[in-house]
Amino acid sequence: MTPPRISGRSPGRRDLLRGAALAGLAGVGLSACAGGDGPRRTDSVRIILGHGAAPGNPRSEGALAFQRLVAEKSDGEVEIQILGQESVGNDSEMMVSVAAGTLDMSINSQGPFSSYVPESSLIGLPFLFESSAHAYQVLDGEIQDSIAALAEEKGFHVLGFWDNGMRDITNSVRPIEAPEDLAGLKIRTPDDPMTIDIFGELGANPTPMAFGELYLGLRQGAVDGQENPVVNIFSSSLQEVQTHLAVTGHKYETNPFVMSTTRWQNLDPAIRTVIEEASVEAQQEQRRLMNEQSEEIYAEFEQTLEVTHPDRALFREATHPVYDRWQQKNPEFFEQITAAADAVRAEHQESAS
Ligand code: TK8
Repeated sequence: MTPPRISGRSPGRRDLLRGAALAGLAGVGLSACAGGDGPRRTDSVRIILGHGAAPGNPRSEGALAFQRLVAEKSDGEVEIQILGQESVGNDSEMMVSVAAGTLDMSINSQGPFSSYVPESSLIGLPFLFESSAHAYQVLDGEIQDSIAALAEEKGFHVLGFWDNGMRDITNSVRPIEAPEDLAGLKIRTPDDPMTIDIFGELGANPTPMAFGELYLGLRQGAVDGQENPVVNIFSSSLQEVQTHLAVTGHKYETNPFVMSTTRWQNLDPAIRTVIEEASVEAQQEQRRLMNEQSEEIYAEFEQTLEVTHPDRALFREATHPVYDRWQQKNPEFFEQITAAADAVRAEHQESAS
C-alpha cells in the first residue's frame, strides 16, 4: 500500500494550534493547563470516530489514514480515537449518537444517513451511476454542497463522501441472470428505503438487518442473500456463506463522513482546518483502495463463487417504477441529481467518441 500523500504543513500551525488550545478550547471539554511562564503543554484534543467496517476494509484503512494525518498535521495535538466494526453501535445507532453529540464522528452509510437527510437516498437510484468514478464526479460538486447544507440542520457536519461502492447481489439459492430469478428470495438490505424499494420492485423479499448480523443471518438461513460491494463482502467473509454472485452494479452508495455539528462548531478554526485537510486526503486514499481491492476481489470471486453477469438493461427496465416513485417523493432533488449524473455521462461519452 502506498502511503497517502501528506500535504506540507504551513509554518506556524503548531504555534497557532497550541495558542488556540491554550486560549479557549477548555470550553469544549478540553483541559488546558496554562500555568507558569515556561513551555506550555496542553492536554491533547481527543475526537472519537466510530465506523462499522471490518479490519482491512478500505473504510478501516481510510480511518487509520485519517488518524495518522490528523496527528501529523496537528503535531500530535489532536488525537483521533477509532472505534470500528460496530463497536459503538451499528450505522443507525451511530447516527443517533452523532446527532446527540455523544459520538464525535462516524464514517457511516447511506441508508442510516438518509433517515436524517432523505434526499441522500436518491444517490442510490438504480443504475444512476455507471461506475464509482462517475459517482465521485457527481457527488464532489454541487450535490455534496446541497446534502451538506441539509445535514447541517439535522446536526451533522459533512466532511466528505467516502466510497461504499457499486453493489452486487449474492445468494445461496440459485444463479441470478434476470430479475425473475430474484422472485421470492429473502434478500437482506441495509436500513435504506431505496434498496428496500428496489428489491421489492424486483420481486424479492427485502429484509432490513444490521450489517453486523449479516454473516450469521446468511449462515443460519434467516436470509437467502444480500447486496453489497464485493469489497464489503470480502472483508466480512460473506463469500464463506454464499454460493452465487451476480455482478449487477444495481446501485451506488457513499459512506458519508460526518461530525456532530456542535462538536465541529466548538472546535478551534485551526483544528477544523486540520480535520478538513486530513479528511480530503484520507478520502482519496479510501477511494483508491476501494478500486484496487475491488479488482482483486472480483478476480478471486471468479474462481471461488458461481458468478453471473446479468444483462443490466433487464434490471434497469424492471426498476423503472422506482424512479417514478422517488421523483414524486422529492421532485427537486431528483431533478438535480439525475441532471448532474446525465451531464457527467454526456461528458464521458463525448470524450470517448
Ligand atoms: C457496514 C455497512 C455496509 C453497508 C451495509 O458498516 O450495511 O450493507 O454497505 O458497508 O455500512
